[in-house]
Amino acid sequence: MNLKGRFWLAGIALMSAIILSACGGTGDTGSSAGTTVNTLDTLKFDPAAITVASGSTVAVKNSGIQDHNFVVVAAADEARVAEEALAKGGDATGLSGVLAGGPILKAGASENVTISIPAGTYRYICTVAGHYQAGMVGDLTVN
Ligand SMILES: [Cu+2]
Repeated sequence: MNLKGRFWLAGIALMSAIILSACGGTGDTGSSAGTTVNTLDTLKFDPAAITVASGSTVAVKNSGIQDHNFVVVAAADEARVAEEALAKGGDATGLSGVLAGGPILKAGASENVTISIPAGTYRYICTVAGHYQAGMVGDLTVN
């Protein structure tokens, strides 16, 4: 191949890389449509941070074999909500400060949680006993 041909090919490769990176690829957590959060037995949420539009729905799936839940709270309320849920076997449904979510999800169960709260930054926590305390938390941005 002559030198001109090599430059041409290098140019195509560079353009392809730019176009692919502009599209964001896979693993995008910024989408407001089709956001899914998995709860894991490693006591983590996957992903550990999401951004959604107010009024949109998050699909929460328990991908572990333990119970988990997905509870949206203000950061200022998270420790208290986690504490109060312990007295209810981990269920956070109906507790003061719970902005969305709450019910316990059994292994393999899913729920759709509608995020009807004003734009801002929040937390999502798992209030099953020991999980929040082990760091099962995520960051939610509503825009
Ligand atoms: Cu959990």
